[in-house]
Amino acid sequence: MTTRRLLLVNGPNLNLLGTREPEIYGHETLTDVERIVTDAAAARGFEVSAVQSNHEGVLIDAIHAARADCAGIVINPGGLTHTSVVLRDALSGVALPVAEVHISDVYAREEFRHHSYVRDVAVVHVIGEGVCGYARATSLLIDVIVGAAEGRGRGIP
Ligand code: CA2
Repeated sequence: MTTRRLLLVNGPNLNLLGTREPEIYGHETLTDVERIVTDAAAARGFEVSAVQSNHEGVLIDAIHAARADCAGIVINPGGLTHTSVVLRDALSGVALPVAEVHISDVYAREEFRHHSYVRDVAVVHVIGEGVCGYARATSLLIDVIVGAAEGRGRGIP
């Protein structure tokens, strides 16, 4: 059976959740987000390791380390979504299923937020559903992980 652990990654400035711009990002804090994901995962028998950093290299090291003990990654890359080939390469390099989450509807905001370097390395996208979107992304990612494990059990590669 596949490992039953997910990595939750929150990128730069998401430690400020709940302190500023509630009209865009809501009132919940990063701690609330981590609880939402932990609860959604626990409902399906999965555990969560969480990392938030304002430093790209710290996020990349955590993504690389996930190869050892995680079955998938839930990530809100923050502003790195729109700038970081390096982050995209890390996600693509570890070859784990990825769920991309954005609290706000990036497509209804400034044009520079419309492009995501992560988009096509992710198998799940939940955008503009507030922090509750993290729960849906977690559940959809677990569907992908469990579906792949069942496929392998039936001899489907
Ligand atoms: O909507 C999202 O989740 C974003 O990933 C959030 C990023 C933004 O750059 C993306 O375009 C969309 C910004 C994260 C900063 O979060 C803050 C939260 C509270 C106060 C200030 C910033």
